[in-house]
Amino acid sequence: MRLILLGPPGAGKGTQAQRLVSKYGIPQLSTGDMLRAAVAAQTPVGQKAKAVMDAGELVSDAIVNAIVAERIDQPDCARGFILDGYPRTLAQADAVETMLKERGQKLDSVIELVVDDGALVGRIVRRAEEAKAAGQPVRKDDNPEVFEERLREYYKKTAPLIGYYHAKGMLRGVDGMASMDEVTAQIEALLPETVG
Ligand code: B4P
Repeated sequence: MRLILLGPPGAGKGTQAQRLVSKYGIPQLSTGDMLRAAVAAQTPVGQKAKAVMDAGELVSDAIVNAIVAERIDQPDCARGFILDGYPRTLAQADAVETMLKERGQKLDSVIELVVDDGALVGRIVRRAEEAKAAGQPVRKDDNPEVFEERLREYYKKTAPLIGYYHAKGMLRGVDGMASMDEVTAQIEALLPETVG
């Protein structure tokens, strides 16, 4: 099963992807996590990505496409994967289609988490507060000023993917305003019980 979770920043893509990993035993491919790991390890990709991410902008398509292409060739992706936060531009959507075609694979589903803008910023602020209270590092982009830019980038560059996948008949929407468990139930209702 090859699945895309689509939605604005803070919609709960990462949260839901982790739950699907537990259920299906296929990996979560979060480009945000991969980029943060590259920044922490100070790799050449991380050095390029750091300032862009801190500003709430999108990292270049070339960088992100390359890390995903490398990742999907890992053995744990053989039975499928959950793309969390990728694709985020039409160019990335084209790239993933080509990548999969070259490997004789295809996308099975695109699930959009629909959440009001007002709720998103509240979640991000809460995550920053919880991390601080737990003595964990706070993400540099988890503050209201940078969040505004993340949301602007989303509407400008990522929201067009909704129409793109809708036109292909692949898009399914779920109410991301519901509780985490309810969102999980809605997603699972759209997917098969197991993956082969
Ligand atoms: P990401 O790491 O993908 O960050 P995100 O969009 O904020 O995460 P997500 O939607 O997964 O929210 P989460 O579940 O954590 O990207 C960060 C940056 O990396 C980007 O700005 C960009 O610079 C770069 N990047 C990543 N991918 C890229 C790409 N493809 N191309 C270019 N650049 C890229 O949930 C957020 C909070 O809400 C959590 O605290 C959670 O507990 C809470 N929550 C979740 N579900 C909830 C619910 N139902 N009710 C209440 N709270 C909920």
